[in-house]
Amino acid sequence: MFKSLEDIDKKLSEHLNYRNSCLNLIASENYASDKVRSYLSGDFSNRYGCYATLNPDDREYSGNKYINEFELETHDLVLSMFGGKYVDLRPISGHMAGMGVVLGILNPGDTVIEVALSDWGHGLVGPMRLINHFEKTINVEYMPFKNAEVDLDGLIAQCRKVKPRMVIFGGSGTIFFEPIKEFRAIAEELGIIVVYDASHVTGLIAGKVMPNPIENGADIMFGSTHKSFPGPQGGFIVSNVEEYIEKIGNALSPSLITSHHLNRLPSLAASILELKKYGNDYATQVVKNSKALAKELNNLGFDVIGDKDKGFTQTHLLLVDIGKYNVEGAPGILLEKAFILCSDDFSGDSVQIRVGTPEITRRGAKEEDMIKIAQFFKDVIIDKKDLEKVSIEVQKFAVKFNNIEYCF
Ligand code: DSN
Repeated sequence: MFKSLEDIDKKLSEHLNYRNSCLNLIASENYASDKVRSYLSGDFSNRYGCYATLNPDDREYSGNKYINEFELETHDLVLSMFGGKYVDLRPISGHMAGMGVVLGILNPGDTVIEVALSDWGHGLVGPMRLINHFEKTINVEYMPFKNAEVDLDGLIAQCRKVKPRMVIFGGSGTIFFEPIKEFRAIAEELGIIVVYDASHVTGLIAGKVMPNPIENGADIMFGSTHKSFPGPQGGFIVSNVEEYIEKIGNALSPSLITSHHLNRLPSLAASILELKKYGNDYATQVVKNSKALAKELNNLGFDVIGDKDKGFTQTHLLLVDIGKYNVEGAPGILLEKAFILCSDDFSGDSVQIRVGTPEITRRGAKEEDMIKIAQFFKDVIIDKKDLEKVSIEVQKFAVKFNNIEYCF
């Protein structure tokens, strides 16, 4: 138990020293600029916003004179960046935004198709069915994939068979762009609501290196603002359809959220301005780094997942099947012993690692640095070198990336 502020400061300082000496390749993390971080400790941290209808002017809380103006300006910024006519920024996370979409739109007995956890799905609707009531009211089916890409023909056949009310594209391991545009005609024919979970790829959409799902026919896009998007932690929802955003709003408030938390909004607004200026350079380098790392890992003998002719990835992450190397236990834990942070999945038939480039790019890494990073993976996973010795080399390398680029 902490006994003093010094105890708290000491633990935070230990954390910071540790994280600064690690090589962070977690695809769902990023590093916001000092300015964006600084806004998180403003007065909004202790204030509430509150509106219960579609109209944020329809306030139910006092003291909101400038908060109201701030929210409306930020809404406009988000819409100008992601498209859509309507926005909701009340969810404090991408997952909660997704919950709002599912709970607000679906009727009892409806079926949803989403990405399975074994294909790096986000685990939105499937896990909701662990709650007694939803097990009986929401049916879930899983989207077919071929070589890590959505199998469009398989998905269309599945839709004709199970007649879903909603299809949710996107997840935690997107390496190739989803066929939203190509799916639109079948969605219209069968009356399917097309939803895009942009949590992982928000920064790539903002940086215009990935097609915008809302412009390509998604009815609703939700996500988070802190993965490939280097903003504050938080969620958002955008849509062109008033009926949908109204229904989602009714699920958010007063069920998931009543008076909402505002502290991240100034930070979000600042990060959008930052990305409007630097987003394309940042996102272009993120994808270049992913492709360079995937190529070098493949050169070193790793089974990098995805079509080699497409450079193994079009996004901020790459997936590697390391099953043949007989790693004991969780690969993520093994790699962390060498001060390399990334994610793993060994729940299905394969043993995979997910390696992300947003933070390392933000901190200054370029394609040539990916050669060294690939070698560290080889040292740990293929050559099984002494982890402490590798960790010393990794730390020496990681501390070189202490800049924050692509910001004001
Ligand atoms: N879904 C987790 C991930 O992708 O790492 C974090 O939200």
